[in-house]
Amino acid sequence: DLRNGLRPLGSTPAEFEQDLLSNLYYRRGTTVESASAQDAYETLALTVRDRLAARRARTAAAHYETNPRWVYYLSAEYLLGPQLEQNLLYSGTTDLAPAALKALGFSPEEVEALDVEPGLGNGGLGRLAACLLDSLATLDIPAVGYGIRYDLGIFKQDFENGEQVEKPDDWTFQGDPWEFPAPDDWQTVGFYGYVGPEGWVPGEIVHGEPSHLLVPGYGTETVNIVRLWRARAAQASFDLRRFSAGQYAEAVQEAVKAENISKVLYPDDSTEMGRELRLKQQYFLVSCSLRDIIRRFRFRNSDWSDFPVKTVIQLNDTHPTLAIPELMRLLVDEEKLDWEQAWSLVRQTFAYTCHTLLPEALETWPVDMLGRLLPRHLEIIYRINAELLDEVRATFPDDLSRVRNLSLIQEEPQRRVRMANLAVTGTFKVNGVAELHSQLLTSTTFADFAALWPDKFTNVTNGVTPRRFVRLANPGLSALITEGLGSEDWLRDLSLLSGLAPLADDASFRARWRSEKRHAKSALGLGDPGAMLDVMIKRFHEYKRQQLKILHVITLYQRLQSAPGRFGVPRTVLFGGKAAPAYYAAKSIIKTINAVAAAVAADPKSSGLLRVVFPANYNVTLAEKIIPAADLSEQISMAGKEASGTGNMKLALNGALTIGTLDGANVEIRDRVGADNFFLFGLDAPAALSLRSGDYQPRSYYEADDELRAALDALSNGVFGGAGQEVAQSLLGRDEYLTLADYRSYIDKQDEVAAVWQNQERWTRMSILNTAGSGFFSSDRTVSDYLERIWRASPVRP
Ligand code: DL6
Repeated sequence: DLRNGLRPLGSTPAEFEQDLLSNLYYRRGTTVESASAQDAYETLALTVRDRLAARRARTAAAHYETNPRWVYYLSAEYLLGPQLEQNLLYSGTTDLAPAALKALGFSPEEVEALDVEPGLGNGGLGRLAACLLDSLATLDIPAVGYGIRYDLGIFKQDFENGEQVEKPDDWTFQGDPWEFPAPDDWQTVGFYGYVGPEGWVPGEIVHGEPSHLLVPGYGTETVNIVRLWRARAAQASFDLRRFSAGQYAEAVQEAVKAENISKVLYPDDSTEMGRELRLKQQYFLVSCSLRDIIRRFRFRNSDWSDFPVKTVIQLNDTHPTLAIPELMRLLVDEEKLDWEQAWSLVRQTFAYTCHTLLPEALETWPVDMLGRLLPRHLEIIYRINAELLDEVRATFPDDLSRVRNLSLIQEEPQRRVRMANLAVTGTFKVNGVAELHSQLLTSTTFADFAALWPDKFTNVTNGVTPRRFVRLANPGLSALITEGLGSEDWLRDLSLLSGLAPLADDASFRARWRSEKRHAKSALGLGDPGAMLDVMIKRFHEYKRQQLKILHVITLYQRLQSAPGRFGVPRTVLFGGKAAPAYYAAKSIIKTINAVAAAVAADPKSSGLLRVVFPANYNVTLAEKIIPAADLSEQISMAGKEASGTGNMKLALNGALTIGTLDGANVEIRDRVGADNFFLFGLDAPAALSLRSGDYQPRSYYEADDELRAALDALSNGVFGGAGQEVAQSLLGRDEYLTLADYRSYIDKQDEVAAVWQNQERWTRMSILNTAGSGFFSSDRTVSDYLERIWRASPVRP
């Protein structure tokens, strides 16, 4: 019995030190005298991991006994963030570790700095996946996350002459001490080939080799896992004959081709990436994961009709949608179920989360490409489509336009498979990620599907884990919150933050709150902690409108030259984020920001008043440093474009005030923190839509507004270089995201922000009320909503 049979690991400082030492000798194979900082780091990681592994064993035993309903999360991306600090906290060794390191003569700071975050995601979608796993474990839900173990994660961003350059992120260069390889559980994946009388005969075979990372729950024994697949060549692929003949490259070319599947994370965000290798990645993830899920199901079950009773599989966006035809293939071709029964099981098993409103982000794949790579799957998709369209014609007779819109196949200009339509058709629930987003999905993107299957659609507003984004990122504020609330219970029940609201009226509490902000700002090392820290941290995309923020900065800069009385208050404006390498317009915005930052820095008039900083390579590690220090949170997307946003939640939880449009989850943040504590500006979604679909003339705004004209002229005249000219040209040309239409409202609201900042007591009060009102945005609440509306799984406590 695993629950009783494990030797407990030590919990005193002496025992922890002893474990560290023995791991250094026996597992790392070195001695204190000769150990490097890297040796110490890896050994510490093993010592901490052992404590979680013991809990993992107890969790697995409890799961085996219970034979529970499982939640499987399929996601092409996980932005897990640094593991060491998290695992120290969750294993209760935060204090033991530095003491033990010091006792053995190591510098804890030097050792802890060696922890590398696995950057296996692009942005919000990948980070959301990581927050949900954290909350699933914290709520004791039997769950496994499935993903791809990319050799190279999201690229490292650097700036050369202000331009983004991308460098490979070889995150496992030194190995990854958190990872458990599980080579015995490898799977076989086929590609290409043909469908003959005997079924699909693949033309290429690749192996998927899994490893897993531990996903501990906070304040509970549960430790779940995230299982990541790595592509390996089938054994026969090394060509010894060629190698012996000196043809070294040719000898390994088959192996290289196979292993390329998990070589690199595609660095695009919200735009479709039409590459066969990416489609291969998606199928690789889905095929390995489904076989693993079935293997796990068979441990304790034998009857296929129990499969949807014991299993729910959440598709994180459309990237894993091939799971639908793949499960059909496994059930019909391999398990010999009849089509109707298989289709009924499939449709009771999967659910789909949509994360976008951008039409160009709805994935489609050329029919030719999909048919070549996965010929049997294309047949299955055609049959699903035929049955779907029969149902559409029966429900809406003589409505050709609905048939065209709902079809899984787009006909013009090229025949392509619409993955979102397949995802809606093959699942029992579809959710958006914020109230407004879910409404817009059923009224626009999926309106025809919502008319066909109204009960299929629901909303689950995103959330973030307060453990990582408050407790770990902001220990000072966390301690103050705990003191204010009288306990640490808020870390497992974030709604308790509402208890802070009365303290907003307590002057001494406000002073301490302010002092925590200042500490966080000093720790970030941005000079004057008295200046407002105004942050815009997120992926670069035109719909998010970093270009609007840069227009504001230019306006402030120009006021310093010509109307200092209108300048406002000292500000440090901080940008952070990456642009997709092939997204030229976003890269122009990055270059422009760096040029404006340099011009501002070079001008003595700015000194002490205005500063623009843009640290390179924004990632989870950096987010955890910036968010606690932020005073103002920029959430300024064109309304109707941002599905939710989660940075907005992290910032509000840490006491930043939001300036934002009525977009995504901003709407719900404003409702909860109070309209008086939120700086709202700009067109709402219906107004933006109607302006966009009418005769929008960006030039008319340029002509009517002196400050806007001056800012755009500076860009157009090359004051900030050629990239700035391109940005201006795009804004004065089509201005796809209505930046000029919202400029005046934004600038005026920023002036109001500055006026409120001058009253620090008022600002602090608003800041406390933002934290107090943000308890809803815990990913624990998000998971509870998924459980109630979609997953219907119950906790199992080890
Ligand atoms: O749901 C998580 C996150 C949202 O908060 C963002 O608003 C949304 O842009 C993001 N979507 C993506 C890529 N989308 N697609 N497809 O990261 O999801």
